[in-house]
Amino acid sequence: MSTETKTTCPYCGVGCGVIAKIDGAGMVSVKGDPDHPANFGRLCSKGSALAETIDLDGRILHPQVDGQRTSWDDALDRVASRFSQTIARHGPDSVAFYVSGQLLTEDYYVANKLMKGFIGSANIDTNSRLCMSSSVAGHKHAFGADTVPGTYEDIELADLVILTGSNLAWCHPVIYQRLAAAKAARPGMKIVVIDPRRTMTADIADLHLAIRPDGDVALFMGLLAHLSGTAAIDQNYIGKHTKGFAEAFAAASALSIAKLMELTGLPSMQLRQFYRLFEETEKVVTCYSQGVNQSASGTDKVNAIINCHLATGRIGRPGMGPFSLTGQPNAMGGREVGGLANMLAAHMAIENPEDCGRVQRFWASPVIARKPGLKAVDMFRAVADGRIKALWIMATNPAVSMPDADAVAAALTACPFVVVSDVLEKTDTTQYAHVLLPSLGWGEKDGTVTNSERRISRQRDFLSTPGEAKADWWQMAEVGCRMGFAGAFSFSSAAAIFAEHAALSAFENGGSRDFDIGAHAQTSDEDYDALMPFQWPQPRGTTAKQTRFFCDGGFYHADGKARFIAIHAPVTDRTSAGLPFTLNTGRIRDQWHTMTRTGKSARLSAHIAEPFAEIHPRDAMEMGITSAALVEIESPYGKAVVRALVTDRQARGSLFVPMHWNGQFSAKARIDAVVAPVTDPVSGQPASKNIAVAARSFAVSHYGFAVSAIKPEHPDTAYWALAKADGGWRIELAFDAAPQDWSEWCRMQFNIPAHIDPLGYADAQSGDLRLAFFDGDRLAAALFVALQPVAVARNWAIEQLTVPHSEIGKRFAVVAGRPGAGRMDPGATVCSCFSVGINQIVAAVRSGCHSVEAVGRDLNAGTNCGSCRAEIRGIIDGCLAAAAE
Ligand SMILES: Nc1nc2c(c(=O)[nH]1)N[C@H]1C(S)=C(S)[C@@H](COP(=O)(O)OP(=O)(O)OC[C@H]3O[C@@H](n4cnc5c(=O)[nH]c(N)nc54)[C@H](O)[C@@H]3O)O[C@H]1N2
Ligand SMILES: Nc1nc2c(c(=O)[nH]1)N[C@H]1C(S)=C(S)[C@@H](COP(=O)(O)OP(=O)(O)OC[C@H]3O[C@@H](n4cnc5c(=O)[nH]c(N)nc54)[C@H](O)[C@@H]3O)O[C@H]1N2
Ligand code: SF4
Ligand SMILES: [Mo]
Repeated sequence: MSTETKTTCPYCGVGCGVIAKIDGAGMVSVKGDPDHPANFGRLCSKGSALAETIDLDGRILHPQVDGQRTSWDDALDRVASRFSQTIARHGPDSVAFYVSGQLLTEDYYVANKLMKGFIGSANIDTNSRLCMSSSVAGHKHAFGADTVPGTYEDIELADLVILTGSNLAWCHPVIYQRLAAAKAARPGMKIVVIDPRRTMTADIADLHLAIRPDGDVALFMGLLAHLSGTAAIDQNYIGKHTKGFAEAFAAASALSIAKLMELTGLPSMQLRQFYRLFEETEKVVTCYSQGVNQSASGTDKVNAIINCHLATGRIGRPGMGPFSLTGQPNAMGGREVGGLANMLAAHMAIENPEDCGRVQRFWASPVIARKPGLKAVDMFRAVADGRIKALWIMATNPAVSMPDADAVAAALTACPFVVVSDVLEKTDTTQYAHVLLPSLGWGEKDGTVTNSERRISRQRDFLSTPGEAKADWWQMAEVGCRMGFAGAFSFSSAAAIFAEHAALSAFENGGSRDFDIGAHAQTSDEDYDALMPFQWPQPRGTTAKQTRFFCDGGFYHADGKARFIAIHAPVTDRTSAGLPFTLNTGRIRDQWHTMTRTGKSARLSAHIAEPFAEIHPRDAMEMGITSAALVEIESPYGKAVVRALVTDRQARGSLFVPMHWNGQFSAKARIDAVVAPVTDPVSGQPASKNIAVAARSFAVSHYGFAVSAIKPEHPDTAYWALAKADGGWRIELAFDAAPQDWSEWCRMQFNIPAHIDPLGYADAQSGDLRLAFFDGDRLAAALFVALQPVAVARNWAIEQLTVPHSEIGKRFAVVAGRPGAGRMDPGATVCSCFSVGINQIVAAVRSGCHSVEAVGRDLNAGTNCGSCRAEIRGIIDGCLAAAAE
């Protein structure tokens, strides 16, 4: 007997439908839902690996107070009484919630209702502040509401797709696959990628604009100025549906071509080519993500883009429009419930007294927040200086993901009362919790999420509840009841919360607000179980259909018109003495944020197993950094140490470091410790992509690589990075001085019992040293040390953890650190679905497979989720180019 459940992927904002299957033996497998309109059956590498990340390893299963297990009653009473006392003594603004775009809409709705309608403060903010708030601010400026006008289909229907500040191939892989398929079917379609780095996404671009960091405002101002002299301008649309064109045009045309070249760092030929392409193509979609939002000029970037779409009337029609790609699975749902400190519920405005009154009446609440609360960066400043005295963090890991992360950690240490709801017991943030609450995770919890194209889908539970874990909404609602608001928080189910949320969206709406899902206001538990994915709006009395906004105007400013925004190019001159580099941070293909879930999968960890900094070869040479050496990055806020990845994909003067590694996976790679807490003046979103830093070679005496059957906790050495591997862990190491006794060092780190003697080898001349510890015929741990970065074949060494070593010869092969005759090291994993390494792909290319399809036929690589196809193409191109030289 097996069961199948239709649910939604918990990772990115694409919001792919997933079918989870539990077979007769209780094994879980996942596949893409062919009927889901976001993915039509596709999944990326992270989605495909979901079944590998649902084990209970490291989960928190019972509530804890001060590190001791306690009952739910005790934990919840403490939270409620401490929040009530703090409010009574210091007022409602002395408490705060910091929540997440990974909460389900129902969780988020209850948290927002409790803080804004019953505590009476707007001190609820979310990690969406770090993610989508510049888009929200830009949308509200231009449209009068936070509306994403288009649908995914538009990206397929367009003749020109502009991807700016988006590494779509790695971060929204299923939209990337849909785009790549559309381009393959219609080769005339053009793709422009605007990104300072040459990313995997740039590989399918007809034009890659390697823009200067934060040159986007100038680039799109220049585009508006260019368009206004052309037939692309839609005077009719501008006249009927917008205001402020003349002012925006005047501001845009103030930039000379010389200034544009300086601000964007692009040659005039490329600027002209891009401007002409936009001018001549009616069906154009501009997709943007964190290279736009996470900037001190993020809101202006969004408006500079929207200005160009309004000026050409290219919005809300098939194949046309600005398109904000949302990051988290429920970034949109969070905005719908008003989870940001400057919003109210159901897309109503906190500054608007009528909206405040309306929400208060609907909730029948004693108070309502009437002014915006503190935005994330300011919220943690208020925690640090004691204005906020009680904080509840839910489904986010701010000690890793907030800028100036060491200061955030210090604020949490100083805060008198910290509550954390998480699925894991040990994270960089849970260590500061006075009360730690176990939450249900993906597959266990039940609710809805909204994806980038406004499509609401169900996440359904199909796993049993681990330990005493509880839904996040239940935790919030229980505390609400215990604070004396039982009437408003006695929800019987997620469905009841969803119905209330839908009813509020329709309450006194009558078309005045974009977000209206009144058709679902009567949803019963049974309806909710059967709910099919649908796009909003869906007002009462209507059925689900494909929806777009603003084709015929209908904006949400009082006069129904959109606003052009007159923008002034930011001053990019940054004279930061001694900080010559620009630090850019972001994502890699197979890790999700702070790695609490994807870090559990050996397959996903094999793609890139270590934190790194991309450095241009010339910069590396000037710093004396060779490939695979270590680099230290420093700002006035903090330091990080990561591996150097020398590549000409990176521009000179810039470094790119992934945001993922944290204190559980590496010694000193929390890159947000280095990131300055600089924010966009309107949205409050941190500028995580353009940080002034210094960089230098990190001196070490020895490099090491180890494999271990058990997980070493925080190895005792200057640098380490752990990654999950089949059968154990792989560990990259560096030492600032050799330990007194290498063998003893291994025993301590890898917990080797005294009765096991190492098999060893040391070469005094080269400085190479190898040690292997066998427990019976199993390898318990092996260490490889060298004076240079260790060259041992990683995947082969990892394999030794799972193969039996009864023959003594095999044991010596481990010490020798190389595969035996006839065995090839597969090399770093490229295709995580079929665990195919780079060396295998290179061998296939050499034997005549010269296309991605041919490699796929030979090795299966790239034939399942397709996330690695861009990399395979890069390897083929690289091999063929090398062969031609
Ligand atoms: N694999 C994976 N996928 C994810 C996530 C993940 O953790 N892992 N997280 C999800 C979330 S929450 C989010 S928000 C999205 C983010 O998705 P993306 O925004 O696509 O990802 P990032 O890597 O943060 O940044 C995108 C690109 O912006 C570029 N950039 C930097 N500065 C500038 C600039 O000034 N101008 C321009 N035009 N570009 C610039 C960077 O070089 C980078 O390649 O991804 C989602 N998907
Ligand atoms: N330098 C730099 N910093 C960045 C970014 C960047 O590009 N550069 N990007 C920013 C962006 S866009 C984002 S979205 C943030 C993301 O940053 P975070 O939100 O901090 O990252 P996550 O690792 O997703 O944290 C989610 C936490 O919730 C837990 N969790 C998982 N499921 C559940 C659940 O169902 N309930 C509860 N209660 N907990 C759960 C996880 O174990 C984890 O601890 O990072 C931001 N920070
Ligand atoms: S693209 Fe990948 S991570 Fe994003 S929702 Fe789909 S399967 Fe999940
Ligand atoms: Mo995000």
